[in-house]
Amino acid sequence: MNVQRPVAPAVRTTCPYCGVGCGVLATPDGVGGAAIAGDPEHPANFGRLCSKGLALGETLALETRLLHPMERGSDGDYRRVDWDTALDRVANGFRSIVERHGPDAVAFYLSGQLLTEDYYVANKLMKGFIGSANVDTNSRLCMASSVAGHRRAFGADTVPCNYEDIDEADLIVLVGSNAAWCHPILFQRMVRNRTERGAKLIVIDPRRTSTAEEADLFLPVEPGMDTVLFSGLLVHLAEKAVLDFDYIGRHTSGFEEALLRALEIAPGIAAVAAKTGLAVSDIERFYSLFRDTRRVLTCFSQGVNQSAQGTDKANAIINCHLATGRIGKTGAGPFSLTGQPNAMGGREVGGLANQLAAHMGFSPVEVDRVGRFWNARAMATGEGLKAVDMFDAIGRGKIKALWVMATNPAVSLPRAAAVRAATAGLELFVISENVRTNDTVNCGAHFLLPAAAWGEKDGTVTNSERRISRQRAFLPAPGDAKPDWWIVSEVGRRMGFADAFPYASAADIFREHAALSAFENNGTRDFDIGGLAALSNSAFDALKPTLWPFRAEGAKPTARFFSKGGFFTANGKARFVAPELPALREGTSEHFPLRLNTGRVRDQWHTMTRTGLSPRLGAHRPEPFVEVNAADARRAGLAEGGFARVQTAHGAVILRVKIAEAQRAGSVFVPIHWSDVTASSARVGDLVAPNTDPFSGQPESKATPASIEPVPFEYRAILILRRDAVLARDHWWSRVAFEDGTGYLIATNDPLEKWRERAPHFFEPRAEMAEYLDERRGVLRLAAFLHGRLEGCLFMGREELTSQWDMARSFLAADAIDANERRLFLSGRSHEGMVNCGPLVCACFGVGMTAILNAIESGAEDVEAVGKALQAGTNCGSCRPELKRIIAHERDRVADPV
Ligand SMILES: Nc1nc2c(c(=O)[nH]1)N[C@H]1C(S)=C(S)[C@@H](COP(=O)(O)OP(=O)(O)OC[C@H]3O[C@@H](n4cnc5c(=O)[nH]c(N)nc54)[C@H](O)[C@@H]3O)O[C@H]1N2
Ligand SMILES: Nc1nc2c(c(=O)[nH]1)N[C@H]1C(S)=C(S)[C@@H](COP(=O)(O)OP(=O)(O)OC[C@H]3O[C@@H](n4cnc5c(=O)[nH]c(N)nc54)[C@H](O)[C@@H]3O)O[C@H]1N2
Ligand code: SF4
Ligand SMILES: [Mo]
Repeated sequence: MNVQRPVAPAVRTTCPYCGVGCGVLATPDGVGGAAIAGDPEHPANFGRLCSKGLALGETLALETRLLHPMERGSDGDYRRVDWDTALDRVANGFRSIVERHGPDAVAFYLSGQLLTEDYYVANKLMKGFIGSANVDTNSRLCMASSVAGHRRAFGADTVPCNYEDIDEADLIVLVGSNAAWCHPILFQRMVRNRTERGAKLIVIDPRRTSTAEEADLFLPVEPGMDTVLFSGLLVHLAEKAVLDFDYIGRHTSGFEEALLRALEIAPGIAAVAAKTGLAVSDIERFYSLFRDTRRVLTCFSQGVNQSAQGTDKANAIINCHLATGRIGKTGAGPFSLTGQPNAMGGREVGGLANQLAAHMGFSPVEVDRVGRFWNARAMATGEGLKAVDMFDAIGRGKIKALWVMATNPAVSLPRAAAVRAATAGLELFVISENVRTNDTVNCGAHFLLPAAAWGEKDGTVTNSERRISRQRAFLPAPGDAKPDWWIVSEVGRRMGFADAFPYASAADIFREHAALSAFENNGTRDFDIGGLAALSNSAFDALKPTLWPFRAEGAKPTARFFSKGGFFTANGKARFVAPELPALREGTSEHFPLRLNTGRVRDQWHTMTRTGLSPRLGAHRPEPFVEVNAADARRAGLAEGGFARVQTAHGAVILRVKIAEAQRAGSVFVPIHWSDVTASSARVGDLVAPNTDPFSGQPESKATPASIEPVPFEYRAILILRRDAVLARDHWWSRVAFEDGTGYLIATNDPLEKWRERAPHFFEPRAEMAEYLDERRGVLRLAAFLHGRLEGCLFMGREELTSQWDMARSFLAADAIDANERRLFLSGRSHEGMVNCGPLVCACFGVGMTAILNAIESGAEDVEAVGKALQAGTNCGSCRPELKRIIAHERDRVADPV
């Protein structure tokens, strides 16, 4: 009988991925899933979502979840324990280590993916009650240089701009930001501004990214040389007398020193061209556009932050805005785009080891103030260890207890292999996670604590423009999973601080956080949400997306900061900063002649614990790759589609080779997403040098000296399974999620016979095996059938077999396969009549390359026409640059046939 389930109403919540902070409408389907749509009322996205947001419904399944507290026994095996046991043992463990070795022997490593309430209690426990400031977060790898740049220039970590500036600017300069892929909905707003208002777009990035494809001017800067470019700009603005002397005089200090330094770094356009590798005419065009446009917005991201001189880069940018008074005005300002959904919230609560709480630091006055507010037992009185130093201290045995929450440092920290090794020496290692398996969990923590995931937890996040939005639960927490704030509070209570952690809900914590922000503030601190400190539970539930500051009594809302000065320094003036001479920390060498640039792809999120579950998202880039310039490839003897070992002083990975024009010579690009869970050898964090910025402690994740060499594999294979299997790492493989199972792309040197022996172990033992050796093509096809369905198959040969991937995948989805279909399947002919959809281009509508090429052949001449024919590119727009490229490529091919 078909039981009609009542359809629950849509719940308004916020996307758990990037810092754009899009509003989501989630409608639970009553069986553990939910339909996902953009929230038309949310001011970040007005109803739109990118491919990742749209696929959120595909990431809600429970197969990979950690559902119960687990304790590792002395035999190394994990046993399920109840919450009371787990919490008591974790609390006792921390207390005993603090008693024996002092508070600095313990540490928390947190994440911009925690909610503000989770973050607040973890920070409070460590900095107010355990008495150490050893709380750091993955924001150290992400936003720390922007934070430090803001604090040097403004006296506080203030983002002056908001998203309306993106719609209102006449010139948008993107520095080290691949926003088309990483902030797609904001990028769409930029592109709309360009189309509708004629705004100009400039992209500064060593790589010709999808973002660069849309730019009016692309500046392929030499890695690390942004400060030269912006110092040159400051000099240019001074020479052309477009400085705002009134603003400089009234609201800033240090201008002369900064200008003198800029002159040393960039004495003229020729010097800028020499150091940045850019054409003089391009530099002049950039400078004159900046000079002549009042409404100029400079958006920056990891190409700026992830640098050993990232703070200087941020300040070199800010200097140009201060000097022209273009800050805090409509459409004008330096705008650091945050990465994670709650990177900004983490900064508000003081998640970084060098901040205390509510944008306060460690001055005695501030320590005293926060201590009184918290009624603290043991206030930390100085900064704690920043991420890279924290893991060094763990490696040296100085830190003996570590609690990791909502981050995967065994993948994402520099020198990740050393990070994994370091954790082996911990006396107490606790992880709060959503998933049962990731590379950090697999290091063997003593306790695994099941955290409620997106869709199950309640609280707030703050996006790039300082807008606080609610995440609301729309699913019950599965198994024993609990909100992170609850887990931390329980441990706090059991450590003897029950009165300080009395919270019954996220609302309780939010009110306290809001009250602290206003405590003895009186306008001295930018972060003030005192107006939200008395929200009732129901008002918290109903809270609309709210920009901060949101002060208590009737103060006028501040949409932007600093248009009329009012900086948070002692004298109220902004500081110009004179940057150091720019240089990457390590030179290349004969052994390591290339630069390893690392970053993101469009459809994956970080270490893929969630996006990796989505079949749709896995289709865009199904395997880990290295992008190489043609000249470098030739020199190293690499072929397109072959394999290469990328190596640095710290480690090596083996990746598929993509030869790309977009990639500059001398540098290779590797995505950060793959780990030991999703690939045989692709964890790029192992290769990254731990060189950090002196002010922010942020590592230079985009410039490690590296080498590349071909790795030959004789055979290619595809393995498709209804039930997953474990593959040895002496073959190359990449794991891809399917609707009905898992797929592996494989390269191997083991001959066919070996795989034939191995094959039955991959499949359900009762399955019936069938085999076909296509001798002409040298392709072996093995398939396992059970109950008339395909259980799995292994195709193997000397050629690429990816063309048969879609066919095998569709057979896995089929309910019944008759004898004739089986025969065709095994002979490899069944796909001849099938359309092979080719690599996925538009993830929102699932449109592959084949359909796009057909549409172009049938006359679609531009992106709009392809969109009309196939819908491709008409939702989030992040595939539009790729569509453009495909159309141009086809046009050239037809015009100039080989
Ligand atoms: N699809 C997707 N989106 C994401 C994420 C994700 O995992 N996947 N993660 C989110 C997070 S946490 C973050 S922090 C953001 C990051 O967003 P972005 O910063 O836009 O992303 P990245 O790819 O890390 O790096 C941006 C660019 O910096 C360039 N770059 C490297 N060196 C230099 C340099 O010296 N100068 C300049 N000017 N550029 C340089 C790289 O070539 C790269 O194209 O994305 C967020 N959005
Ligand atoms: N080489 C190189 N390294 C980099 C970067 C780079 O560009 N290049 N980028 C850096 C940047 S900007 C960032 S932000 C980091 C990101 O790196 P990570 O933070 O290490 O990556 P994630 O995969 O997002 O890890 C989040 C983990 O938390 C879990 N999780 C998700 N939600 C929750 C929750 O609510 N509660 C709990 N307890 N767990 C949860 C997920 O399952 C996942 O295992 O990587 C950094 N590392
Ligand atoms: S742009 Fe995409 S990933 Fe970022 S918040 Fe919006 S929907 Fe989520
Ligand atoms: Mo990030």
